[in-house]
Amino acid sequence: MERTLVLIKPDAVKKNIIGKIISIYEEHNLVVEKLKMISPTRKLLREHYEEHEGKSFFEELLSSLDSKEIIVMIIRGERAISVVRSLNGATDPVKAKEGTVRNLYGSSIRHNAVHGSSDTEAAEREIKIWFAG
Ligand code: IDP
Ligand code: MG
Repeated sequence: MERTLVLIKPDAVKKNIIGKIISIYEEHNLVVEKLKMISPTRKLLREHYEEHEGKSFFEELLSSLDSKEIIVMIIRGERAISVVRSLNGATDPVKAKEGTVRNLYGSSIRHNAVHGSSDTEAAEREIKIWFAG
């Protein structure tokens, strides 16, 4: 059994489709273990996305999430990390396979509806960041 950290980003929250996105995970044998809606600080986002610090899109990525309502979840299940990544689809919604969350609900490479941890180490790190204490 594995745990992964999923964010439903502001673009998807605004579209009123958080239920549809969560259903996709639930329909694939994944379980929502924890869930909250918060408006994250830039400091928290900077920590979450630290691997991208210095990249051209970094500050705008933070701005697209900074102080906006998002859903933060721990999703649990068999191979949850890779199953969520494949259900989410490619980073760029144009390249995401049909039926994936980003294909269905993403608007652009930046506003791509969801985040899912990339591997075990990232999942552990991100779960600590978002669900500290
Ligand atoms: P991932 O979310 O599929 O793991 P990453 O490469 O880790 O993709 O990028 C993190 C986030 O940064 C993406 O989900 C997307 O919102 C944003 N992003 C990635 N590449 C670009 C880009 O070229 N332009 C604008 N935003 C980007
Ligand atoms: Mg990533």
